[in-house]
Amino acid sequence: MKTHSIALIPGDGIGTAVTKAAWSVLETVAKQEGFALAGTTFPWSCQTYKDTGAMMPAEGIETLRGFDAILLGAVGWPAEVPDSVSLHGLLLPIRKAFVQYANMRPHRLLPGVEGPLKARDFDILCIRENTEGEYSGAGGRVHQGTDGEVAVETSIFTRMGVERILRFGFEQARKRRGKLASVTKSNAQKYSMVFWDEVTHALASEYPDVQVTSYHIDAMAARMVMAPESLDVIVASNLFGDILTDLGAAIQGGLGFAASANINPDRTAPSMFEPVHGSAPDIAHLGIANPMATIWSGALMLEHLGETSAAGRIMEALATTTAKGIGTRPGQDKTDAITAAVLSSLD
Ligand code: GGG
Repeated sequence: MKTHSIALIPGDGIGTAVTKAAWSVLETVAKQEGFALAGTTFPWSCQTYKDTGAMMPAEGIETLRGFDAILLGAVGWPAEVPDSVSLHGLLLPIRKAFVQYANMRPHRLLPGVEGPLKARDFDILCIRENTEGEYSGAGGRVHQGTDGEVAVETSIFTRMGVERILRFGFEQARKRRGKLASVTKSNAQKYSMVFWDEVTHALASEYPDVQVTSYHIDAMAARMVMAPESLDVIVASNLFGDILTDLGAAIQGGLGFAASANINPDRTAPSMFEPVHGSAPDIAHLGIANPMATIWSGALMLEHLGETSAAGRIMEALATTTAKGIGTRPGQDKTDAITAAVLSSLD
């Protein structure tokens, strides 16, 4: 029997509950479809940071490298560990070390989910550059705490990084409805974003079958609200993609539905799958976190691992569940009840 080895990092807050829920769905569908998942849990979290001074052990990346994929819940416990520390100590090092340069985030409404918009018929795939740009971590602070304090943070855009994410976007558009929206702010950011636009333009001639349009981030934010049906694949930088995908989550009914896949397209290292949402400390002990974003992320993981039928069945089970009105409104149903409903829809 084929076995996929999965590293599970539940993380903080609601991360533990949604990962447990998704894992039960993944294990069930694996049994039904005749393959196995071997899960190993790593309790790396803000508690690890408090205990050891680091979010993961020094050998953490090398430990993860041996797995076929990683399923992550959520990271962050800002009351005790600054978000800038937890994010730069776990999530971002994994994305960068494993060259997971394409962060794919699908935005569409599941049946029965009432988004805030009149528009219902949208199906957007947002692709966020995931290893450089505004999240490069290049910068510093001097004269801290004085009137002369200076903080500098430099965005880094390399030709290799920009070209490969745009190529990935063009390829995805080709597999879908053939439309690519490239997002920048090149009127204001006249070096990096003009460069991004130039690379977009240069690559467009290699993909004559893809209709490519460049948008400014502000115009794209408005379009996602006013005319989301007009969009197919969006490609954006690390920060812009992060912001636009919270907007995407909002129009698809909330962060409880927003899934993501951090993909290493060359498969030289494991890819990582995680809900877009964070650890939600405010609801962490209430048992009401919606596990659907993590379950959907699990489906993306199975698809990446070649288990297409199992991935499709999970998406059908999610749709059957929401069509019954289960899990469709924040806080309405308990995590366990939503998970049970998805599991029974798999039968
Ligand atoms: N589910 C992953 C998670 O905890 N995300 C929280 C977060 O703040 N992520 C920042 C990012 O994706 O850049």
